[in-house]
Amino acid sequence: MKRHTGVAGFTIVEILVVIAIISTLAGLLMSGVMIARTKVRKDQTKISLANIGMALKNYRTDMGDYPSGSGDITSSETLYKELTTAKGFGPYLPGLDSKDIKDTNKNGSMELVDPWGNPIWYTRGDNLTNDKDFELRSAGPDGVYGTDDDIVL
Ligand SMILES: [Ca+2]
Ligand SMILES: [Ca+2]
Repeated sequence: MKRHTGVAGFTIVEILVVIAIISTLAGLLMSGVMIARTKVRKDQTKISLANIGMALKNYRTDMGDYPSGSGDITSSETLYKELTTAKGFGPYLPGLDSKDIKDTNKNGSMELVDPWGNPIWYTRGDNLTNDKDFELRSAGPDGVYGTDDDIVL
């Protein structure tokens, strides 16, 4: 006997149910992947900030002071220039990947960027209200500076 509905013996309803189940599973998988990716990026950022922090301390040992910086995109450009140009025993931040630098404001000066592509802000101690020598700040997953998800050293 010949069936007139569906493909290979399945009814339309059965096929729709299967599609719904697959969509749900794919959605769960995707959100899992997104959460995992965000965690990896946060970890990468912490490592990057630690590396930049080390480079800054070495810079200060050689040059006598930290570079100027007041927590804006210009500070990120200064940071890149000071840490990657040969001076003293530097460059202090060698081996940067092309994904670590970007000219986000297209002014011809590169910035150090986080894994989300946003500039890492640098503030020297004299522009801070706490006792830190300097602060390095990634805007974090939301790309907005000064919110709870910022990653700060
Ligand atoms: Ca720039
Ligand atoms: Ca943020």
